[in-house]
Amino acid sequence: MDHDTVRAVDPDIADALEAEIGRQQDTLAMIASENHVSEAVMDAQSSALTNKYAEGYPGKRYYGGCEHADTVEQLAIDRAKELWGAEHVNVQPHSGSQANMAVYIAALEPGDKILSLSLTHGGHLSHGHHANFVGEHFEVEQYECDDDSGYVDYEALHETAEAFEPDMIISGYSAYPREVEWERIQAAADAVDALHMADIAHITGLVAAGEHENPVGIADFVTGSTHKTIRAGRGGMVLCGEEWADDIDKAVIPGMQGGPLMHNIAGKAVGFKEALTPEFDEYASQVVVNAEALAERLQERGLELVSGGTDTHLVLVDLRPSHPDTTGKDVEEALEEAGIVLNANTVPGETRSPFNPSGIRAGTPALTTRGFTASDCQTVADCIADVVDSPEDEAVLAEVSETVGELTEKHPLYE
Ligand code: DSN
Repeated sequence: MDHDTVRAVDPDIADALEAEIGRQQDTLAMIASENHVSEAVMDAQSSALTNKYAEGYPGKRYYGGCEHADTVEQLAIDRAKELWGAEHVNVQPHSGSQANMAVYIAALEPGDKILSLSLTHGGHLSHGHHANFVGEHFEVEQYECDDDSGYVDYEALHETAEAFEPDMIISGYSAYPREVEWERIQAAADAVDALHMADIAHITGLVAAGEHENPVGIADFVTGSTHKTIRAGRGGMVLCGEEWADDIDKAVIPGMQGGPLMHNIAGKAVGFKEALTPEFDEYASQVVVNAEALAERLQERGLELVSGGTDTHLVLVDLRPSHPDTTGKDVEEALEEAGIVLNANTVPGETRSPFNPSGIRAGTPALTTRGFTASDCQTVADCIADVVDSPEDEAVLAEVSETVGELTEKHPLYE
């Protein structure tokens, strides 16, 4: 993959783009929200549709010349309906956060009450953090995971819902290694007559492939991003029942966006087509197998995992019991030096600052895309454990870097 056309105009940017492909090829992308989309998805995203304004929806646009935009968007919608079994889909939100925003605009009034998982326990900024617009415009109460088990404390959530009487309960998380029990959250929502929004941003691909229970048909709204485990074009989407279709569509445009990013919607459509194949189901199953292998080996090496393991695409390591003087940032930085890119993360019962927390989060979606097996993931777990044990030992970092080089050579990207 070269960038010759960019290079002819702008060598500085061409250098950076080529260097980024090199970085992705030569390192292990273990940030749990990242993936490597196919060349077909990238081709669609860099198409002439970037030039087109198409405010409105297929068959009902404000501008002319939208016939091909209509074809693309309708295919993205139809494929998403098939993947997640939803009655209505809006594929225009520019991101997962904006998909959430569309739901708030459609279903809530400023000042309404939201009950969501705290960011420290695995929630997301757009679920009600005080620094986000959601925290500013709504009254937010947060539930937590049980500090000991690491699982969502569903009983406490139910009790908090009864005391707080929210208008909406949010489920679906960013740093949660276990299967979410949608029905239990729906029961809490039913008990207080609240709406339920399930944000499946991280697990879209696992849900589509049947590796995680689908909240469609349980929650009132299901939101997600389209570039994480589902591996399609970058952006967001909202899934809902017919009764909310008009409100959601109006919330997206004119409520909060203008022209949709039609080139990204083309990338969503292509990625969704790929996700409808049996190969994608095998991929999603392998993502979970690989995360389990990673989890088991990390535990064998003496590291403690939040919740004691994983059912999903990610593991969350709590460094405090095994390495009380090592922070997540120490490990993140040392691993990056050795070619493994993941992120420091807060853990339930966090005792440090979010900027230098006590945990690390590691995911297998991108490694699995490039063909990593469970055995490769055990090797990666050994690399991580070696660095956690000796983050400042240059000899260890050099050895891990060599192993990373062998793995990336064995599993090349974008050949
Ligand atoms: N930044 C994403 C993540 O890493 O979980 C969520 O938006």
